[in-house]
Amino acid sequence: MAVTTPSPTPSIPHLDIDPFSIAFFDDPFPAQEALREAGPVVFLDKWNVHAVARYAEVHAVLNDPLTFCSSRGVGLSDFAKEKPWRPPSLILEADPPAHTRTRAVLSRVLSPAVMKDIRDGFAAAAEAKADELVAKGSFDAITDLAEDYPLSVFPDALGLQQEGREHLLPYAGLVFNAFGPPNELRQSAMERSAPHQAYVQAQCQRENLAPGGFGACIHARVDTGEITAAEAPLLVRSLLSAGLDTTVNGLGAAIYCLARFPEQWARLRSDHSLARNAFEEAVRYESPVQTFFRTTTREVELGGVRVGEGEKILMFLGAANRDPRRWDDPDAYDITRRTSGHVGFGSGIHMCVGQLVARLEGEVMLSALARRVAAIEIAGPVKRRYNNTLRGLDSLPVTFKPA
Ligand code: OVV
Repeated sequence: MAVTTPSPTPSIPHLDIDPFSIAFFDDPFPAQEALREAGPVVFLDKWNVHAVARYAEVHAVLNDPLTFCSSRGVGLSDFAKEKPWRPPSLILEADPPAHTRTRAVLSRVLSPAVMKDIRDGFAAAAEAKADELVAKGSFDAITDLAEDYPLSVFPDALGLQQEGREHLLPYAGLVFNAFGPPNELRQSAMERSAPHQAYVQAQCQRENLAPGGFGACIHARVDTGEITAAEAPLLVRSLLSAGLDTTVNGLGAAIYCLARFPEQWARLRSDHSLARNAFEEAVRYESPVQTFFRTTTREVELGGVRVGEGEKILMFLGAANRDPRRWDDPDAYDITRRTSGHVGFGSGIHMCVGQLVARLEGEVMLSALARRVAAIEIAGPVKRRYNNTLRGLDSLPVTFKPA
């Protein structure tokens, strides 16, 4: 008697949701729920990709980097089929064993010991920014706070020259749009990209990076033989790509949450030690980095369904961070929540190498505000900023009531 019982492969639901459309960006939550509820793996006909939106499958994909690789790109474009728009990142778009060495270098450049050295300077800049904004009273929390604070500390910590810093946010916007499909957002960013790319290329060179900064520290690893002279500028490029716009949108998310949920602001006011978790919860709640892709290196079973080799898988980090299978009351912003396990910084070997810098900026800025501001009121129309990967606002008019 035959005993082979091939398990029936449930068919994969096809959805016609476009997660890179303006309608989706304006209100992603109903569509993210539909993506989660349709099944553990879905297929998006608009872009011909598999997708996962439940926490379990997003976490599983992130934690099997040899099956779900990054070296074919972590955007829609498959580097095995299409030429990348820029030389691939040596850390983001790499797999072990190549990834292991470059990751170790950036991990040490952004280590807990380095955070100890920069903390006082980052905190002092946050205090100065908070004083300035309380004096102003009413201002735009995106430009005047979420952008200006990171711009006042991160480029200096990197060791960048003063000149040309206006290219940094446009370059990052381009990088994060480029992970998406060839839609209007990606195409128009590419058309305007040449001056931003030229700026970044030049600032990555050793002679343009001030001694003692993150950039010089990366180049110093050439002298120890850990990386080559050709690799160092590309690793600096990773910090220029991923180190600024992410924290801008993280801080913007935190202020937007604390402005909308005044009872959470009151809790932070009564216990300033909650500042770090208030920032972390904002990263979970808004998920400034919404999506990344992987590519399958073999046929694999995922969530009980078979996915072939060479398939792009879209991971919905923001949907996973609000999956009711994983989180109690996922749509509540709760600064005392146990946030650990959220995938806003990713998970596994590629988990954000700059997370300590992000948390430092978030903690010291929210703590400085908690000590000075009694209430945050939204004082005008909230405008969304559209990007294929980053979720955040273009404008958030607020009034700070002084304590
Ligand atoms: C996480 C991230 C985003 C964008 C760019 C890079 C990394 C990079 O390594 O260039």
